Amino acid sequence: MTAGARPTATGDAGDFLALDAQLDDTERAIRQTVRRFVADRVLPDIATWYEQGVFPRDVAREMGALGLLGMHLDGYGCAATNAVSYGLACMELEAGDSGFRSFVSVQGSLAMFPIRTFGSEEQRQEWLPRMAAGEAIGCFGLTEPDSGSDPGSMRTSAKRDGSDWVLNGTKMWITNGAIADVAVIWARADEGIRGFVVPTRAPGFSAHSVGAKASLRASVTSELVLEDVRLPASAVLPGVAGLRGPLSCLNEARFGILFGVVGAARACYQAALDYSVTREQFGRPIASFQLVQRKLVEMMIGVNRSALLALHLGRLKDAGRLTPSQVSFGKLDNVRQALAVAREARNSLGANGITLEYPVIRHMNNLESVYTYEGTNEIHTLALGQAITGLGAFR
Ligand code: TGC
Ligand code: FAD
Repeated sequence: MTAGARPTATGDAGDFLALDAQLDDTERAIRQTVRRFVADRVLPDIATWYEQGVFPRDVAREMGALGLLGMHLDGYGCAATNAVSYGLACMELEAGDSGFRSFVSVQGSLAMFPIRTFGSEEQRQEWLPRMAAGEAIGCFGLTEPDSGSDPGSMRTSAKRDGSDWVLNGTKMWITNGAIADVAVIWARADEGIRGFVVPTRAPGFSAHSVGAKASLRASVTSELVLEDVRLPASAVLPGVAGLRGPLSCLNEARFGILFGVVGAARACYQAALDYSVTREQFGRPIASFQLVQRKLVEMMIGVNRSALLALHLGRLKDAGRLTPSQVSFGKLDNVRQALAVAREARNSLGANGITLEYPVIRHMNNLESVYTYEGTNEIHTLALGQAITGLGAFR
């Protein structure tokens, strides 16, 4: 900078470490496509959707047309991208709103992944092409009112009746529940926990939206009630039994989250940076004060370090070497980092930081849910504690 020139915020604020150069052309192109989609279809209306508590169903179809649903799966109309591309798509979607990344996580990693991985050929043919296109929506029912961090304590039951199955129970906090066409439900059978592919029109199945949410408002969260839901023998996922089934799906979705939250953090940091260089107090841009610069630097480091971690874990996943403990590392650290960035950005905007005119408080509130779902901060801490000591401390 020339001496005496007015300082400006320069460079790609979200990519201080030049990670862009580590991506290949396909990864960059996918990221650019999703970034444009978010700019054109999400950002113009997201504050209104958030305020009104609406998730726009039509946008889901558009995400299907772009190939974002089940994008890292192969066959059955799925895009078969690498894991890094899936992560980058999650990052761009979550820079728009966590609700859109949530939708894609649940559809691709929690509903399509178990059907693709553990389902019968008939189940795959019936559901995956329509789900990839966004014509059918899926949800994933693991959590119950009294069974959250400890899903092994679930009460939802699956009893055999002749060749049929009969399901009873309640699932809680289920993303996409009330708009889903198909639910992957985990239930306790005599032989242990099994997964079921349940059409939501099945008699005895009902879904009720959770109201009065102050977080993830542009996302559908529901209670599912199963009252004597009778299913044919072909409804069970034949390829897995035990808690390993749902926990394997969580690895996939947590991977999307550890990338996704970098996008939310980046959006908050960018808003704080833009605001700080233009907002003047005491006759100077607030960005010229040392205390404000410190906050900006901490946010910038947080965003870039998280992006570096995500890319590293993405490369491990593409090499087939990513372990569940490493996923816990990424989910734990990137979500808490994103939340810290969002809170600091909210502070940096002063009173403007509490309005939906800026994206920051929306992201901050959303990240509170992300901190809790897919394994809380404490659960991932204990998973890592177990990995390094060999001693379980969950119970
Ligand atoms: P534990 O005895 O450790 O394990 C039981 C069986 O599961 C296997 N396993 C895993 N398999 C694959 N991936 C993992 N990450 C696995 N962790 C464990 C394990 O090897 C064992 O297999 P087997 O064959 O020997 O039986 O189980 P535990 O009961 O002690 O529980 C462990 C614990 C606490 C880590 C686990 O229950 C847990 O992760 N709890 C958190 C629950 C959670 O994350 N729920 C998320 C619900 S879905 C959601 O939030 C969607 S948000 C969607 C959105 O909008 O984005
Ligand atoms: P609890 O398990 O009751 O935990 C409460 C507190 O106790 C937490 O701080 C927790 O960390 C702590 N705690 C619990 N056990 C221990 C321990 N052993 N040691 C130390 N601390 C502990 N679930 C689905 O199945 N499908 C979905 O699509 C889905 N979508 C969601 C969407 C949203 C917006 C939200 C908020 C949740 C969603 N969930 C979903 C549920 C989510 O996975 C659970 O909320 C989460 O697993 C935590 O369970 P819980 O809320 O019952 O909290």
